[in-house]
Amino acid sequence: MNFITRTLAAVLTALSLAPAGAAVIETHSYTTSTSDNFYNSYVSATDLINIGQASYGSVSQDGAFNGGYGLPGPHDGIGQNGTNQDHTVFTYSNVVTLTYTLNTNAGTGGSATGYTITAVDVVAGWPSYAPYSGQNWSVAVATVANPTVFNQLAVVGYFPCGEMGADTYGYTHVQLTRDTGALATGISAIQFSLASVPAIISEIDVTGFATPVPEPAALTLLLAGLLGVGVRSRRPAKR
Ligand SMILES: [Ca+2]
Ligand SMILES: [Ca+2]
Repeated sequence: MNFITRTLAAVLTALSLAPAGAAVIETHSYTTSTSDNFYNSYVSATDLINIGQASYGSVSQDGAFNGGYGLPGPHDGIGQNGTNQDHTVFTYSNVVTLTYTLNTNAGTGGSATGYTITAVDVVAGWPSYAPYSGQNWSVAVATVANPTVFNQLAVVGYFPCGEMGADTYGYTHVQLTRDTGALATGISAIQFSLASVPAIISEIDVTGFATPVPEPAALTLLLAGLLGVGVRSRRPAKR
């Protein structure tokens, strides 16, 4: 990323980052169905952090999932399928933090201006044990301008199927959106802290798009002016 690109990205991020504390709408749904794939139709394989997408850069993990579960389960684009653990993670006794770094390298198909995030979706549950459908997590984002500083977007606590010992099996789907506009923009990384409530998470989807490079009138005029200077400066040499 050259100097102009970096500077432009920083300016755009500063201009467009949503103000801290603005309302985030949480919409929830759940089912008492014991069908292990009830919410699989909600799982996306083309969201920003999904494996194989040009927008996805890398993921780092702090903390351990319960045995037998792990990456890439939460971002492999595949929902739960029976008791197959491969496509899920199991938060049981530790807080696990997952940090997804988005690809901001335009040379490899990334977006140098970062990404505009419009929604975050999480699907959780297990066909035979109610508490595993609970969702207890927070999400934070960092920008291209400040890639190591994470600002919290939302905290989710959703336990419709009851606590340990409950017998109402079910699945949950939590979606975060903002009532007006995107959740965040100019984003270079998104971080999920999954609390130690027992939960089996099928997928974490982050929906959005490359933050567009706007065409501010001032920039257009500046570029036109520079081109004009270049043209004029060459003309005398041709005579
Ligand atoms: Ca996905
Ligand atoms: Ca999955």
